[in-house]
Amino acid sequence: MRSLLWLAVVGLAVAEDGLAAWLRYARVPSASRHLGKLPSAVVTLNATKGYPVHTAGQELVDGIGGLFGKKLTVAKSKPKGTTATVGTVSAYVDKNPSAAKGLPDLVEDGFYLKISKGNVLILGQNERGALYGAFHYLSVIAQGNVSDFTLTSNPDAPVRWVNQWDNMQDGGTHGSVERGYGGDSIFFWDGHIREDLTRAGQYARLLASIGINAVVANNVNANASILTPENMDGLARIADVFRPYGVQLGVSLNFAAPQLLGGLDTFDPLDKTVVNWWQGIADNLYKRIPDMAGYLVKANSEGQPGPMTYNRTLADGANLFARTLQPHGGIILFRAFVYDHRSLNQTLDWKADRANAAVDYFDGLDDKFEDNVVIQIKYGPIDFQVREPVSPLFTHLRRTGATVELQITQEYLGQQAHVVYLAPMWKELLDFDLRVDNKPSTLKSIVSGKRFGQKLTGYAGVVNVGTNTTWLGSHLAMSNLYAYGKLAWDPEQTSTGILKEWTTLTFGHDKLVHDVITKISMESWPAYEDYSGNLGIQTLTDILLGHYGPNPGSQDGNPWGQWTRADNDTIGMDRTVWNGTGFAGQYPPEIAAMYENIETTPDNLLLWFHHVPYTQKLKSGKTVIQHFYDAHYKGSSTAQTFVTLWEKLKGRIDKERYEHVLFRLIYQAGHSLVWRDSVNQFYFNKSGIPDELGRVGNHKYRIEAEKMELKGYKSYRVSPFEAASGYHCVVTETNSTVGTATTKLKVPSGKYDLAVNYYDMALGNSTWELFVDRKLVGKWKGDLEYELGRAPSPYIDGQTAARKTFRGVRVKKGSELKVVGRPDGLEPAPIDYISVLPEGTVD
Ligand code: GCW
Repeated sequence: MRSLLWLAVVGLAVAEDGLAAWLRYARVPSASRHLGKLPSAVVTLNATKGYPVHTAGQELVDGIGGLFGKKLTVAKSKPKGTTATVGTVSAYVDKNPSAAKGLPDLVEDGFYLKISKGNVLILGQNERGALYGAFHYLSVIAQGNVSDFTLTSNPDAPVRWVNQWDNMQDGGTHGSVERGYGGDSIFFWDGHIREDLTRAGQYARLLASIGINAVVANNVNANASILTPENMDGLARIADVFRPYGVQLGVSLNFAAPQLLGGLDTFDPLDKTVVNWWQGIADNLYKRIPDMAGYLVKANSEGQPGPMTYNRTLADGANLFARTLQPHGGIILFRAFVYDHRSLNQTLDWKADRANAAVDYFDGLDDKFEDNVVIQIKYGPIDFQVREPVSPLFTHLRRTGATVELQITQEYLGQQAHVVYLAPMWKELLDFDLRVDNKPSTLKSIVSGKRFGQKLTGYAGVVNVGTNTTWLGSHLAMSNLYAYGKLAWDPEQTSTGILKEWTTLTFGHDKLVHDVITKISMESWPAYEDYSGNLGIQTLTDILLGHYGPNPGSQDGNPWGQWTRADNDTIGMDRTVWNGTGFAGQYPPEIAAMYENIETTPDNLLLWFHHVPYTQKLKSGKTVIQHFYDAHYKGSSTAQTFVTLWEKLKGRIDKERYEHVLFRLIYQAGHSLVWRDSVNQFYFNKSGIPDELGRVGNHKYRIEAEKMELKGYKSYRVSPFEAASGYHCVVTETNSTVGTATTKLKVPSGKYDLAVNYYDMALGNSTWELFVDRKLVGKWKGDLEYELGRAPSPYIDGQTAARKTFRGVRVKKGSELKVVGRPDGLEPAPIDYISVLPEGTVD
C-alpha cells in the first residue's frame, strides 16, 4: 500500500519533457488486474536485429513492461504460457502451413491481429506491417483495453511520407529548419549529417507507430551539397537508424546539381551528360542505401531551378529522375507547387492568378510521366492557408498518381505558438467531393488510388520537427502529427476519435484532462480562422516576413500572388470564368458551377472566388465587414477560454507539461487580441464602415502608452499602423536610456486585471516592470524569441506584439500606474498600451 502511494506521488511528480510523445508506455490504471490477459513471452519470427520484426519484439517487451509492469521474455520458439507471436505472414505460414487458409488478404504494410486470452498473434504483410501491428496492439492495451479481438488493417494508400524542410546549414534559407518551430535540425549541422543521430532514430520510432513509411530529411529547397560523397555516407547513416523502424529515407534534389556540384555546364534534363550524371548519383546512393525510398523534387518554383529553364516540360524533368530510380525500385514525388513569383502582376492584370498555376503547368502531362512518378499536390491551390478549396489539379491527373501535401508544421496557422488542431480541417478537405465526371470523387478516394485506379498515391506531410524535446515546440501540436499518420492510414477515422487516443497515450486516462483537451482542440481551428482571415480571404499573416503575425496589407501589391484585392469599397479575388481569373473553371462542371455562382458559393469561400462590396450580404444575413468584426471578437474570446480551461488541469498532469502548455495558451490568448484588433482596425480604416456593435477602435479600458507621462520614452508610429492601438507605441529614447511611462488611474477603487501590450523583438531582451503606487506588480523579460519558437522578427509589428496580464491587482482611484522599460541590445522596451480591466473582462 505504502509503495503504491509512493508510486502515485512519484508518478505525478515525474517531469515529462515530451520526448516520448505518445509512446510513453506509462502505467495504465489498475494495471495489475489485467496481467492474466497479457502474454508472458514474446516470440519473434524472422527477426534479424536492426529490422522491424526484431524491433517489434523489443517494443512489446518495453511496452508491456511499462504499461503493466509485466516483464516478458523473448523466445525463438514457443515457450510455455501465453505468448505474443510477431512476424511476417510468410514466416508464420512457413512454420504453420495449415494456418494459411485462415489468414486475411493484406496489402503492402498491412497487418493482422488476433488477441485471444492473453495469446497475441501479430502478422504483417511485410516486416514493417508486423511492427505496425505491434504498435497497434500496444496502443490498444495502453488505452486500457485488454479484451479479445481480431483485426485486419490495411493502409488506405501506399505513399505515407513525411517531408522535413531541414537545411544543411543553420543560417541557410530560414535557419536550420525552414518553417520549423521546434529547434534545430535533428539531421544536419554545419553542412554535414550529424554524428549523433539518436534523435533521428527516435523520430523514426514515433513515425512507425503511426504508419509513416518514409522521411525526406532535407529541405525541398535543396542544397546540391547533399550529394557529395561524404554527405551520401551521412545519408546512409540516417537510413541505418531509420531501418529498424521500417522507415525509408528519401532525398530532396536540387535540379541544377549537375552544374552546381557536378561542374557540368548545363542541367538540361535531356542532355546526355546530365542524364548520366544523375544516373551516377542514383547508383551511388543505392550502393549505400539499397532500400532508399526515392526522391522529392521542387522545380521551377520560388526561384528554384527546373526543366523549364531549358524550355523542357515538367514531365521531362520528373522523368529524368524517375528513369534513374527505376533500376533500383525507387519513386519520385514531384511537386505541383510550381509558380513564378516574379511575373505575377496584380495591377496590370485582373486575370492574373497564382492559384491557376498548377493546373496550367500540369494540364496535358498526365500521360507523359513515367510510372514511378507521383505528383505531390498541396491541399489548396495557394499555400497551406487556414481555408482553401481543394486543389483542382487532383481532378486532372487520372493516370499519374497523386499525393496530397498537408502541413503539420503550422507555418500560416500560428507556428505552434497558437493551438490549432488540424485534423478537422484535413477531414473536410479529404471528404470534399470533387464530382469528377459527375460521380462521387472525394479527395480521399483520389489519393487512395480508388477513384482512378493508380498504384502510387497517398500522403505527404510537412512536419519539421527539431531538437526541442517537444519535437514541434509545443506538446499540444503533437496531436497534429499523430492525426496525420492516422488519417494517412485510414481517412475514415474521426478527428475526435484520433484525439481521444492521442490524449490517453500522451496524458493518461483522466476524464477531465480529456474533456479539456477535446474542447480546446476542437474549437481551435474555427477560433483561429475567426481571428485571422475569414470567408476565404486567406490567413492574412504578413506574407513578406515570417508568415506569423497579422498584416492584411502585405498580401497585395507584390508578385507573390496571395492577393485580396481589398480597396475602400470592395474585397476578394474574382476567380469566376465570366469575369475573373477563370480559376473556378478548373474544377469539374458541378463544382465549377457551384463556385462560379455567388449564390451557391459557401460563405467560408466567398472571398476566395468573388470580388464583392464590404456590404455584400452573406447567407447568414450579415454583411462581409460585420462578419469580419464579429468573427474576430468571437474567435479571440474563444482563445481566452483556453487558458481557464487548461487551468482546471493543474495537478492532474505533470507540472512540466502543464506549465509549458499554460504559458503558450496565455500567450495565444494575448496574441489573438492582437490579431483581432489589427485585422478589424485595418478593414475599418479601409472601408470606413463602423462596427454595428461599436467595438472596433473603441477601447474604453485602454491607456495608450504614448498618452502617458513619458520620461526616457518617446512616441513611435508603428508600421503597419494597425499593429498598434492608436497607431503608436512608445520606445526608449536611446538603447541605453531607461524609460518610464506614468499615469494616474481614474477607475473606482477595487481589484483589476492589468494587461500590458508590448513588443518582444528578436533584437534583445528588454525588461519591463509594472508598478502601482510604487509597489511592484510584476516584472518580465522580452525573451519570447527563445520561449515560443515562432519565427523571430526584428520589427515592432503584429508578429512581435504580445500581452502580459496580471490578474486581481488592487488599485485605488488616483493610484499611480507606472511602467519602467529597460532596453537591451537594439530592443527599445516598446509598450503599446495598458488595459485596466474589471476582473474577468477582456479587451
Ligand atoms: O509555404 C511556402 C513556404 C516556403 C516553402 C514553400 C514550398 C520550402 O513559405 O518556405 O519552401 O512554400 O512549399 O516549397
